[in-house]
Amino acid sequence: MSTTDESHVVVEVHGILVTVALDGEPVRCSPMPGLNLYPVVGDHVRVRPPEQEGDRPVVFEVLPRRTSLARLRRDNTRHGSSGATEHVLAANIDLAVIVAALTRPPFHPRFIDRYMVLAQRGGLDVAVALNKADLGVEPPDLTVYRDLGLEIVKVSAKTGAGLDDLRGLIAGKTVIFTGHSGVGKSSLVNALHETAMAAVGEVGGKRGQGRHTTSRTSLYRLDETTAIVDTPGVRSLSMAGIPADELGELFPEVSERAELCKFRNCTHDHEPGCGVQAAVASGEVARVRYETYLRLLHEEE
Ligand SMILES: Nc1nc2c(ncn2[C@@H]2O[C@H](COP(=O)(O)OP(=O)(O)OP(=O)(O)O)[C@@H](O)[C@H]2O)c(=O)[nH]1
Ligand SMILES: [Mg+2]
Ligand SMILES: [Zn+2]
Repeated sequence: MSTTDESHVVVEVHGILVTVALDGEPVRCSPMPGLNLYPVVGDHVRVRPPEQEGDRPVVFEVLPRRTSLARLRRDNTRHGSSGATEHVLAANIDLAVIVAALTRPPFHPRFIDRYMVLAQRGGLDVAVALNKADLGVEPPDLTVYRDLGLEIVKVSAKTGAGLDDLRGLIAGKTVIFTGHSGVGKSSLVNALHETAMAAVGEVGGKRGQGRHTTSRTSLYRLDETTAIVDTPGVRSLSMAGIPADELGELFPEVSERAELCKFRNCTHDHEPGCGVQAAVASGEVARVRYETYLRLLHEEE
């Protein structure tokens, strides 16, 4: 540990201990009681040496987060039973790469919508990596997402096809790989990183589901400026409790048209004179995206 002024990156969290990269070496540290924020993977922290020999180094400060990726739960304890509690998954991530398999497990484009909302809310960019290109399945039509500015790369962790495109996409950034279990997130980490040995699991059963092999979020450093955070497969994305006005802001094509609405507090659901509903009717806004918007507007859990 060079000096206590320097900041270091959290690479894993283990219950009450956090693993911090100190001069490139992973070291388990104890967060100081009463720390300003509980550290998560990607956090930049300050660490001081243990007070007594044999103790662990102490994390005594978590630096302000540039971005934060959080899941949301409806918070019924708040007045009016609206609002959400955040569970922060990772900090200081530049780009969320949604990893999907072309098949095995099956592809669910609606997952992209939901993740985009969480990513945008936390200040992250979003891209899509379609993995298992070697299985010879036609990629789904993702024009809607391309039109929204998302980069989409087709890759195979198995054959290495497309990996250079993925490398180009993530170079110089801290990225997080997210997606359902079994899509190949850890396999891609291993394919991109010379010495990573992220555990890789089987995909089985009739529906070709993954088996939740990765159980912990971990940061892998590729080079000086590039790092990948591998995450456990997502079962479902709870994200209820985003207030209607904020939700509209998180769908770029909705917020763009909201100023045309007759009512300033329009939720774009049933209101007359709604610019968003008109744009859906004319095909300017993709109906699939609008349907996800409505589902999230009414999400209860
Ligand atoms: N054919 C093919 N199989 C792949 C590819 N990438 C990964 N797999 C296989 O898919 C299975 C799941 O891969 P993992 O890397 O463990 O998937 P994961 O997304 O990390 O899964 P969780 O950790 O459970 O979230 C393994 O059997 C891999 O060998 C690919 O590009 N092509
Ligand atoms: Mg994994
Ligand atoms: Zn409206």
